[in-house]
Amino acid sequence: MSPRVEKSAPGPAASGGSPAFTLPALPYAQGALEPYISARTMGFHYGKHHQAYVDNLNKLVVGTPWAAGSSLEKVVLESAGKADKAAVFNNAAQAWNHAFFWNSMKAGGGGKPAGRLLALVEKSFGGFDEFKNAFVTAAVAQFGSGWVWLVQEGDTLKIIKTSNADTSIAHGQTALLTCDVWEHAYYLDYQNRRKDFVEAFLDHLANWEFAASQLK
Ligand code: MN3
Repeated sequence: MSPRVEKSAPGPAASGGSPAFTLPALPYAQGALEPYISARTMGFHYGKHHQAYVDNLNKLVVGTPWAAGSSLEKVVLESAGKADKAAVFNNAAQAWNHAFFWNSMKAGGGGKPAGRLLALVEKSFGGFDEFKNAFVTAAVAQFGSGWVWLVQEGDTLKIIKTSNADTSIAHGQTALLTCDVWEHAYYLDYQNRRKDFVEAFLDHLANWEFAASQLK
């Protein structure tokens, strides 16, 4: 039984108009990724956490040039590394990261990529199994909250991890695939077993067609 997720009303940011940013629709039903991610986890993660980042961002951009319909990516890039814009960056980056994470998964995903992406994975990591081991190791090694990413830099793929809201796009890298390793992403389903969650992500959920579509 999945909990009913109530959409929050647009925050005070709206001030008569539409909010600058809206929660994008999930690309699948909330229970679609079961049994690897429960509808209950999705209800909280998408319906509460992701929604809250969008709502907070809408409040923070009131009275700034970003209120007039900037892309999320533009807000992330323009607020990155600015101490007085840390709250904007954190909420914009988390809104971007979560939308990218939902797209990084699909029901019946996992397995291996194909074509050019597989060739780049093999060239960059020495093989697909080596890539998987490195991805899981990075995810487990991320201390506290954060994200693990497969990114492209020129003709090389890399695995990076970022802390808290930090995002690969703020580092000039092309994101291909990401896994959220904040505890809220897996605790209801896996408790402290982050490794099991990340292995399930790679084996059963990773959307390699989406990742391939991001290649430059
Ligand atoms: Mn999250």
